[in-house]
Amino acid sequence: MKNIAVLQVGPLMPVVQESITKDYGAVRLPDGQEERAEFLGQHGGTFDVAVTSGKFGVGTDLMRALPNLRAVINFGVGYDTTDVAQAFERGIIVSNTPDVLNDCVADTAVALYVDVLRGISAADRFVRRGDWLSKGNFPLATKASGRKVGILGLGRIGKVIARRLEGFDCEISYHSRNPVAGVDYRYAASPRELAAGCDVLIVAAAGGPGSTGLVDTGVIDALGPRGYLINIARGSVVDQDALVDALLSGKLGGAGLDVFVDEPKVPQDLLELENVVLLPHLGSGTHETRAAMADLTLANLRSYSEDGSLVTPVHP
Ligand code: 8YV
Repeated sequence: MKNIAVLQVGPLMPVVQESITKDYGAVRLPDGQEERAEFLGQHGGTFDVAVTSGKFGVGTDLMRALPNLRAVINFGVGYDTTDVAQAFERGIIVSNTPDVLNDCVADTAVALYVDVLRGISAADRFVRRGDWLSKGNFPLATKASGRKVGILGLGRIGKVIARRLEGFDCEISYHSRNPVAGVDYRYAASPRELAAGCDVLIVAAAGGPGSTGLVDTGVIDALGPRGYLINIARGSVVDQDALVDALLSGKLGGAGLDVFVDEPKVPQDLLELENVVLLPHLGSGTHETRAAMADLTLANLRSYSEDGSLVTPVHP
């Protein structure tokens, strides 16, 4: 077992935090800017491993302030907050927690899908307000089964979403950087082509520099006033201002969003809209899945400390 010096970046699940503190003597990076700068000036060269989560990550400046960093262990499948380009250039290895959260994130996508099309959350508010008594029936909604669904990013999570929606008799098409082997779904050459050919566009693409603003005004316009957008990936994949404008002007039929550009801030305009379902980034948020993510995070750290390898490394 190697002697490793572990830096904790951002809060972590108690079970992870306790283990890295007790078993590896991890030190928490201070939150305040000044304390952080002073801490890094004094101790930045000490750490060879950083344990963090998708919410915080090891960004460009922090990574530069850790000259002897060798590994970043990330709690979460998404690692867009970590500067992987710098990491790979410097030979720093990075792990994430893939697969263990596919079910729960896909379940969340399907929940948003049904909710937005059928108006479930809006109908719940209708009952609670007493409108059923005073106004009569809830307005008719849109059928969820049998729709054309486009999946942007047919990776691990995208594939599970597609499989779930096959059970709803949906016709699935997708766009990824390249056609995916072993699937029968129709491949669209661009996000715009995908949006033009579907009723509901589900964003399941990884965040990061390669996907920022992929869903732009053109894609949203192609989806159109009877179209719906679901995002369980990262807020950055969608041009959020364009999305808000389209929802306000009726150019888009509705949206189901678990992720936003500047979480936990949600654009004020969205709070007023009945055709939008808003969730607080809870895709993987179940006891079972978070426990599995914690286990995998700790397994990566253990493996690194034993032989310098990672169980689930991110590939450049
Ligand atoms: C977590 C996520 O909420 O795995 C991811 O990429 O977005 C979520 O599962 C997040 O990573 C926890 O910080």
